[in-house]
Parts: sequence; C-alpha cells; structure tokens
Amino acid sequence: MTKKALITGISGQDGSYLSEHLLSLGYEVHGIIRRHSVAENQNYRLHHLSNKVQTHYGDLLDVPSLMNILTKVKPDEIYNLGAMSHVRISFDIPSFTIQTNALGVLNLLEVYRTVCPEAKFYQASSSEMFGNSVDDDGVQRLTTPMKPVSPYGCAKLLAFNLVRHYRHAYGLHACNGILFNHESPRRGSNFVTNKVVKTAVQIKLGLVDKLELGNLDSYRDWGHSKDYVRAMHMIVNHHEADEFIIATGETHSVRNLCETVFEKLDLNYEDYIVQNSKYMRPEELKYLKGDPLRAKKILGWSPEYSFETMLDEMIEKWIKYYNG
Ligand code: NAP
Ligand code: F7E
Repeated sequence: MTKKALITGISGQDGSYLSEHLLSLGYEVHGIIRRHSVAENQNYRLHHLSNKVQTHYGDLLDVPSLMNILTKVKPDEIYNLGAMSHVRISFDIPSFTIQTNALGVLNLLEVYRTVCPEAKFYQASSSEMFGNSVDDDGVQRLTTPMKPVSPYGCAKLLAFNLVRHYRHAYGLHACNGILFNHESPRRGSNFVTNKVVKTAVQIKLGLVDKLELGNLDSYRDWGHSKDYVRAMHMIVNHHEADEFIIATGETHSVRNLCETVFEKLDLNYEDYIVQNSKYMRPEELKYLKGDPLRAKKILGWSPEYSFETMLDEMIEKWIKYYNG
C-alpha cells in the first residue's frame, strides 16, 4: 500500500528536497503551507512538484487547521520541518520564534497523538541546541550538554524535550534528528553560505562591489540538504524511535568559507569584505562540529556531497541565474 507522508514546512529548503526524496520512494506526499500575501511566492521551491505533492493551508499555531489536515490525510509519517529557522532574526522576534518552534510542536504532537497515534513522527531538531558546549575532543555528540544561546535554540530544545516526553509518556514513534547546518542552492539567501556565494558571484559579474558580513570567526559543520533529508527518512524508518546526530564531522570558519568561495571565482575575499555590526548576534554560537558516527553505524547513512561540491553547486546556480 502507498505510504502517506505529511510535511510541515514543505515550502522550505528541506521540505522541497524531502518531497522529492519521498516521491522517488513512491510516497504520496502532503504538505502544510501558510498563506502568503504575494501569491507567486507561495510555492516558490515547489513549482516543479506542483502536480506531484498535495498542499493544504495551515499553520503550526492554528490547532483547528492541524486537526483538519491530520484527520483528512491520516499520514503514516509526519515530518515537522516548519519553523522560524533564522537564528539572528530569532533575537528580533523571540516571542514568535518560541511560539512557532516550541508551542507549535506541542500543538502538532497533541493533534498527532489524538488523531493518528500509530503514525511515525520526525522533529527537525538542531545543533543550535548545544550552544557553546563542546566535548574535550572538539565535537558535539548526543551526550554533550545542551545550553542554547539564542531564542531559536531555546525553542528547539523545548521542542526536542517535548518529543522525547511524548515518546515515553504515550508510546509514540516520535524521533528527533539533531541536524547540523545544511545548505544548498535552495537555501534562503540571508543564511551565510548562500549570502557569500550569491554576493561573490555578483562581485565577479560587476553587479556589486562589497560583501557585508557579521562574525567571520565562528565555525560551522556544513553539509548538503539533499544528504540530510535522506537521513530524516532513515531516522523515522529505523525500527525504534530514537535520536540521531546528522553532521559531516568537518568544521570551517566563516572566513574560510569566504576564502574558498572567492578563490573558486579567482577573487581575493579580503578585497571585498566589510564587517557590519548589523549582522552580529547578541550572543554567538562560536563552534560546531558534529559526530555522525552513530548515524553511520546504525542507519548506514553517509553524505554524498563534500563542502567543495556543495559550494560548486551553489555557485553554478547563481551564475546561471545572473546569466539569465
Ligand atoms: P526554511 O527553509 O526556513 O523552511 C522553514 C519552513 O517552515 C517554511 O516552509 C516556512 O513557511 C515554514 N513555517 C514557518 N513558520 C511556520 C508556522 N508557524 N507554521 C507552519 N509552517 C511554518 O528552513 P529549512 O532550512 O528547510 O529547515 C527545516 C527545519 O529544519 C526547520 O525546522 C529548521 O529550524 C530545522 N533545521 C534546519 C537546519 C539547517 O541548517 N537548514 C539545521 C537544523 C535544523 P513560510 O515559507 O511560509 O515561512
Ligand atoms: O550563520 C555567521 C553567523 O545564519 C552561520 C539555521 O539553519 O543552522 C542555521 O543557523 C554563521 C553564524 O546559520 C553573517 O554569526 C557572519 O556564526 O548561516 P547562519 P546558523 O545561525 O548557524 C542551524 C543548525 C539551524 O538550526 C538554523 O535553522 O555565520 N555570519 N556574517 C552570518 N550569518 C548570517 N546569516 N549573515 C551574515 O551576514
């Protein structure tokens, strides 16, 4: 029988790649989208899938919509990817962030346990939950203490604990994937990787002459969204509901990211970068490097993209875009 998946945040970066992946596995894919005032922006990342996925208007903060959609779809698997996902912006809109990313998860868990408790549930947890905790060997793993340093991280940690609690209290197959940063040509262009790539291409083409950034000295473990959505499906379909870290195990500074991208375009990043305090955070998460060993051993997951091939794909997208 055809399996049904329901994805919140289907219009986001991961939502679009996960839809493609699940369709390729023969799933019937449903997704929740929010109403946009600009109708053209509604399904920006889903245009190529418009005849293949079924979308429903809803919102994690609107319990009746969740109730109606889950009752109608009766999904076998629920992927909760919906969130206010920008860490710096979470300092500007902390209340909305906590509501969507934490209370929204509670809303969904309650409807899930009432309407379709036999379904499997995936929660998009984040390495931002670790804050500045790191083990002595320089990596974060499941046992590393979680001490978030942003409204976004605090909300994700509450949601993470709620998912755990619902699993234990109600016997639900509810899983957490703790995913480290993942990027792609579909990444929002106000996240640092895509901002750097897009602006470097604009500089190369003579469209702009500088790149304004915040902190250049933080480190991130950057993977590719396509690899990470494969992991989401593996986590949900593991025989027991559990928690997994998905990361590359490699870390790069923002400065090194700039150096690499500009070098690929035969430019020297130092000639173009200007620091602007507007892009700094009240509290910064300085260093991320995840340990993916458990996911590799138990799930058999491994990434196909490297840092370099991911950046090449992103550069190619912007070159094509500006060359019409
Ligand atoms: P994204 O591109 O920003 O997509 C977020 C999605 O959530 C969008 O479709 C957005 O819809 C939707 N959304 C926002 N508020 C909502 C609400 N109140 N109700 C329903 N949907 C709502 O993020 P992403 O990179 O794909 O990330 C997917 C998930 O993984 C997020 O939960 C994120 O926090 C988490 N995560 C991401 C990373 C990463 O590096 N990408 C790492 C760890 C965890 P609109 O377009 O209408 O706003
Ligand atoms: O920042 C620094 C910034 O916004 C990365 C989300 O997907 O991953 C993401 O959160 C680093 C930070 O991602 C700029 O200070 C410097 O140190 O690309 P980012 P993030 O905050 O790590 C986690 C795992 C998630 O869960 C989130 O949903 O880059 N940085 N200058 C800058 N960052 C931005 N955005 N813009 C700058 O101008």
